[in-house]
Amino acid sequence: MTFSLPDLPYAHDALQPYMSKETLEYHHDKHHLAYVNNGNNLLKGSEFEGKSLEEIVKGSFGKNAGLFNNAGQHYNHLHFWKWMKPNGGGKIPGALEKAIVDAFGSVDKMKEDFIQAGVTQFGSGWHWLAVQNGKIITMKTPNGESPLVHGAKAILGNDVWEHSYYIDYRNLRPKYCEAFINNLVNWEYVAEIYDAAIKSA
Ligand code: MN3
Repeated sequence: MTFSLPDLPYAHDALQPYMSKETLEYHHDKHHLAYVNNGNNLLKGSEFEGKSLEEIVKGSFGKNAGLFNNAGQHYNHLHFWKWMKPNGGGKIPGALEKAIVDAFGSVDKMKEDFIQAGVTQFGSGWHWLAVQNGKIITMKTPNGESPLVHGAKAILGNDVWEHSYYIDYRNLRPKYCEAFINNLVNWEYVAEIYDAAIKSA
């Protein structure tokens, strides 16, 4: 396969005021595009040519850092755009909400733990809700890593590289993480991935 940049599933200004048009112009149109182009160049002639994206991410982890960084970031961003929507962060679909309450005690506690994971990820990286052994957990990973290379299945992830929030929030990463979980998340998409993860477990 070769990597290609997907269109955003909404207009560049659709997530305002929580994520600006300017942030999405840089983040999607320039940063994600760079991962796609660099990934394609590094894939050429490598042992991973012709493999699926998930196979490339898992196979290159710990073996081919240049390819992994770009393929991993491409994989993470493909989902990241879909994990957000205009007027996001509303009601969580019933079965997912129940699983969250089972795992964390309450939706508020899940949000608190998720935000804490993002705030405490030192340097660039991501924070996650993931399914591991049938249970929803929070995780944080550096750079282009994801639950996929740590034995879990991501159902929600937020990008805490500075390119994701510095235009809108400057140094206030906690404010950005709060806005993401409260006002941007597309919970219907999270529920879709959660249902598939539970069924395939
Ligand atoms: Mn990014």
